[in-house]
Parts: sequence; structure tokens; C-alpha cells
Amino acid sequence: MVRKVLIANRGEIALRVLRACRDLGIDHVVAYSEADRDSLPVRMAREAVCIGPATVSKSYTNAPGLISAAMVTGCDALHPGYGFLSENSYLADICQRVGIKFIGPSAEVIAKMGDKAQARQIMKQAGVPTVPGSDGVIRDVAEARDAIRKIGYPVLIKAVAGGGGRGMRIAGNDAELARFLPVAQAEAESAFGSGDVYIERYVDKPRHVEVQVLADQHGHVYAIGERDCSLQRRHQKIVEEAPAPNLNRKVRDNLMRAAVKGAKAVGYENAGTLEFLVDANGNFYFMEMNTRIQVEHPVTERVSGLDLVEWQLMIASGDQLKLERRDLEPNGHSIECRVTAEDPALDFRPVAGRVNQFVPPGGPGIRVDSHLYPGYVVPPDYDSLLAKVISWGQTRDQAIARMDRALAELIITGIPTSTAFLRMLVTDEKFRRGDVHTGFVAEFMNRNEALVSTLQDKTPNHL
Ligand code: MV4
Repeated sequence: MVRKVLIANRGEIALRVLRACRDLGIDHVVAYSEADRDSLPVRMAREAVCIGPATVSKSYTNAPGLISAAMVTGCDALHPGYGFLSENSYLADICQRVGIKFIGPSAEVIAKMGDKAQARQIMKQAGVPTVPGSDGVIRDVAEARDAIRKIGYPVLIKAVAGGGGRGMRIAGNDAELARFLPVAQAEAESAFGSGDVYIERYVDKPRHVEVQVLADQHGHVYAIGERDCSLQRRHQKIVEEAPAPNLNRKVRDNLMRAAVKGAKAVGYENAGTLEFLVDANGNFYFMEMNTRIQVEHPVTERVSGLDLVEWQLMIASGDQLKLERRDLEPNGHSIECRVTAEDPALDFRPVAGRVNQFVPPGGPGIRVDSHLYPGYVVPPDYDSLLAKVISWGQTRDQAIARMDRALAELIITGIPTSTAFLRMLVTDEKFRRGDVHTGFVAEFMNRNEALVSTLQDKTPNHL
């Protein structure tokens, strides 16, 4: 049984976990850095504990500090949120050893899925479709050529310890391979501390479709549904939706089955996500598994009716998860927009500073997850997410109309935000048609560069 949870995160996700704790009557402590002393989750928590200075490595990613904070405050569980140490097998391992329930899968599963080449192999062996590629790590050009004989060009060189798209290199022929392999290895070494890379056939303009899974401690594993997260900029997701638009029913069923098979094969526990690439012909391939709750979980919550964070806590407590097939049919359509403190006029440069006014949108079909309040000072030390605006509609068109309305209602003054850019995106004709793929935002920018560079948040009339 989980009695008291250390919330080892900040911002909107700390608030989200706090809310789930309150709804379940579970005691909680928010761990915060000096930069977050005046933050909303700290103010709203029953208890909070300072874990160090603003610098991430001295607070939110300092595992010994988090463990001490949990022990000193009498917590018997730790929720890592997303980012920071949420997929760190070392933290999960120490938690296990000192009797603190890490709210997520076991340290062993986190480590296996953290090694992207190993994750691929495990999924392939379990019968989950993977992109044709190398069997494990590629050491030199000779090994690469050997693998490519079977898979063909173009290929993508990826870091084993990477993920999220960082440090990838495309090679279209032998010459490019010889040039880019050492570059990719050196980049991987300096970025992730491991120069190990692997190779996959390059899929052109795929869709990013991911499947939410929930697995309890008693062997019940369910695919809760998929999300399309194709709208990304520099590997940062901007807009996510559930269900995925224009996804063939049969393809979807097969995706759900593959996700359950994959999660069962690794002995998964708690909430997780299997990322797939879907090509233009509806073929799908396993990419990576995320062993945490994700930023975009609310769209799945909205169409499934499940509180995923509550389920994380209940699963960690040993509760049984039993769902019927009909519980897993998506109800309507949900879209999330990530409102960030970035200036579209300055190539989306992140900004810090004081929020003057904050008026979140409301009305039918709108949910806002945000840690903002008027007067809040956005610190420069962390990611730039300010608010997630989540819309719901019976149809995708209604979800889009409500999102457009909600973004028009949203008022954040004092710092520039991405709000106006998001409004442009969701009202784009191609987006409306559900004609999405991972190159969408880049193409959108090419079409709209001039307009985007002039975007500014509108000032409310009464100022
Ligand atoms: C790929 C790919 C094409 N072919 N793998 C980027 C993030 C990481 N999770 C995997 N990524 C990709 N892997 C093969 N074999 C294209 C991407 C990719 C991408 C994937 C999802 C969302 C946005 C993306 C943007 C550029 C490239």
C-alpha cells in the first residue's frame, strides 16, 4: 500500500500528481528546488521539502538527495513525473533497495528499454514489428555494410543511449555511411556517455503514433489507446491527439495487440508508452518504449475516461486493473496543445520572466493543466512548458473548433508564448484534414515563415 508519495518533479506535472494524490486521499510531499519555492505545487501541497539549488543536477536529478528527502519525510513511494530521473534505472534501483516504491516499472525494465538497441531486439523477438535494421550495436563501417546488405539504403544511424531523436544521422550510400558513422559515434559519446550506435532503414515522413499501456502487478496488461504525436519541432512535441486521425481500423487493432504483446514480453508494470512509426501504407514499426507517464497523457485520459495518474498510484499500491474491451473504445476526440514560454518571433527562443496576467480558457470540452498564476516568475533553469490546453469534442472537427476558441481565450501577459503559433497550426487546412506526418511542422514553417516571425500574443482590451 502506498501511504505517502514524494513528488520528485515540478511544474504542471507535480501539480497533476498532487491532484491524483488528493483525489485518492494519499499523503504527499513535493520536492522542490530553491527556484521553485514559490511555485503552485509547493503552495498547494500538504507538505514540501527543499532538495537543493536551482541547478537540475543539484536538485531534481540528484538521486541521493531525492532518496534522503523521501526518507526524512517518511514517504514510502516516489513519483518521478516525466523528464529528470523518470527513466533512470539507478534511482529506481536505490528506491527498491531502501523500500521506497518507485512509481513505474522495475529498475531492470527501465534499463532494458533505455538501451534502444536492446529494446528493439526484445520487441523483435516478442513478435512486435520493428524497422529492418542491425542486430544490436554497429562498431565499424564493415559491420554497417554487412547489415545494410539486408536492409538497403537510406539508413538512419541512431545512438543506443539516445532516444527522442537526438544524435541521429541519415546515410544514403556507402560514402555517406563512411563519413557519418564516426560522426554519429563521437556525438553519441559526448552527448550520452556511450558511443554505441545501431542502424535502421530510414522511413520517410512517417507518422509518430504511440500506444498508452497500463499493466498491474497481477499480469493484467491493456492498451488504453493510441495518440498521434506527429506535430513536433526539433523533436519537441507541440500538438498531440487521440485517437490518431485517418488510422485504418485494422491497423489500429494490430497496433494495440502489438503494444500489449511488447509490454507483456518485458514484464511491464505501471503506465508506459510504446512509440511506433507508421508509414504511408499503414505499416507500423516499434521505435522506443517510454517507461514513464508522458506529457500528453491527458488526451488519452479524456477519450478513455481513465485517470492514468490515479492508476499509476493504485497499481503501485497493488490494486488490480480489470477492463473490458468496450471500456477501451475511444469516446470522441481529444487534442492537446503545449503552450510554452518561447518567442515565435525569435525562432522560438525560450524566455524566462514574470507572468503578469493569467486567464486560462474554460467552457465545454476544455481542460487546462498549468502551474501558472498571475505574478508567477518563470525560472530560466527548466523547460519552457507553461500550460497544456486539452480540448475534447464528439468529433475531431469539434475538438479543433474548441481548441481554436480556447487558445483565443487564453491570456498570458508579461512574457511571450507560443499561443498564437499553436492557433495557426490547429486551424491549418492540412491539419484539419488530419494529413499529419513528422515533417508536418517543418513544411508548415516553410509555408508560413514570414507570418510566424511576426506573431505576438494579443494584449487584452482592458489593459
Ligand atoms: C526514425 C525515423 C525514420 N526512420 N527511424 C526521431 C525520434 C526518435 N524517437 C525516432 N525518430 C525517428 N526515427 C527510422 N528508422 C524518423 C524519426 C523522426 C521522427 C520520429 C517521430 C517524430 C518526429 C520525428 C522527426 C524526425 C525524425
